Amino acid sequence: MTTKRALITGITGQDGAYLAELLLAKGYEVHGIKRRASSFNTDRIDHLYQDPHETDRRLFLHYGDLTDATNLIRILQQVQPDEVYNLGAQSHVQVSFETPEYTANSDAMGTLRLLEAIRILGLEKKTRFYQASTSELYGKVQETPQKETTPFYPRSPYGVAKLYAYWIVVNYRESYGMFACNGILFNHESPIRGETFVTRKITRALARISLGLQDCLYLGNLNARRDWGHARDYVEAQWLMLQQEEAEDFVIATGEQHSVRDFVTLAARGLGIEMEWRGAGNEEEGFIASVPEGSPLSPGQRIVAVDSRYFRPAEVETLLGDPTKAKTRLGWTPKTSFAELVREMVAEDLSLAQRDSLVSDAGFRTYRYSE
Ligand code: NDP
Ligand code: GDR
Repeated sequence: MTTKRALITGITGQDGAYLAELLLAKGYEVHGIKRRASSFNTDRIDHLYQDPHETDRRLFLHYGDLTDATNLIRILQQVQPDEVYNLGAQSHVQVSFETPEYTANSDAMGTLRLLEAIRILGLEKKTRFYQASTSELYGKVQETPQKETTPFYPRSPYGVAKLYAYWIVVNYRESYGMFACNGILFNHESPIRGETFVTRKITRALARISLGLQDCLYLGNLNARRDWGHARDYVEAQWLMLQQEEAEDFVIATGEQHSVRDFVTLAARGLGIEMEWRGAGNEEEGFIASVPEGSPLSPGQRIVAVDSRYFRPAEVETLLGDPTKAKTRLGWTPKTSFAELVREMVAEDLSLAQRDSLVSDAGFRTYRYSE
């Protein structure tokens, strides 16, 4: 059997790293597009890196950007991939309100550029295409739980850009017979989640607070509810979608929902901290009800506060997915429970905080900007 070749945009991101690992384990030759940055941005895939001089090399990185059409054409021409996974995006919803045009350029137009590159090179019958669509398409929800047929109502420049990407994928499938799928993925997290998404922000901050490295965690809307799964499980679904007889769109979710406040309470409990919540709205604060013996913290201490700077101009209050189609057609089910996800993230961030604590005790500065 010949080795399958995959091209991943966004390989340096959370999903890109898990997907690259999965495809390499399945014997694929994996090509990834990384952006040129002034500092190293390959932390998440460093463990997969192979020296260019190694013989049996199966991971290749190419400099590129979704905003650069000629570069995408050249990479696709060179790689001639069997599968393209378009995971690259400006993926932060709040940041998209500050950079709406760039978000549209990379997330909407970037998807079009890739599809056009496939067509220009005559690869539309060879190359299968996966698009990282999102539950943010549902935004102001029109039906609960959300499934493949639920109407969209995006609430951010990010959601609107992803709406264009969703429909251009459907259009190229219908117009040119391309094998192109949308995975409508609900929030998925992991220990390598970007530090400014709410789950990672929480586990990272609470771990640091538990060791006395930080005083308080400032959050926005504590009442937001999300259907949170584990990224490792979700990249499996991305791969499965491209192995089917026919290209179709699928919702990938757990079918379970929790609030941001619930996430904080559970993560704190994982560190032995029991929380007590007081107040409402911008005044809401989280205090310590109890802590384990020997902790540098004490009951009554405030460790969580609301800061309105994290409120969004338009908020997505609640999302809950119905993954029935993925279960029946792909045979996919999430393997990691919400409690396991939180536990894994807390454990990893605690060990990073312990390392920072040692470095700080040795007199070195450890603080890293995180909003
Ligand atoms: P990340 O933010 O962790 O990763 C995004 C990746 O895209 C990074 O590799 C980033 O590169 C790259 N990227 C950003 N802009 C460009 C650009 N202009 N050209 C090329 N590459 C670019 O996101 P996730 O891994 O969490 O998500 C993967 C995809 O899935 C995204 O498209 C996201 O919108 C979507 N999605 C994510 C969900 C989630 O809960 N995680 C849910 C539903 C959809 P760099 O490392 O240099 O910044
Ligand atoms: P989301 O994820 O917007 O759902 O997009 P995020 O973790 O940023 O926010 C989830 C919810 O938490 C609320 N929130 C905060 N969010 C952040 N980032 N920081 C805070 O301090 C904070 N306080 C409360 C938010 O208002 C929101 O309601 C993610 C991204 O991965 C997208 O790329 C992806 O498409 C969707 O998930 C599905």
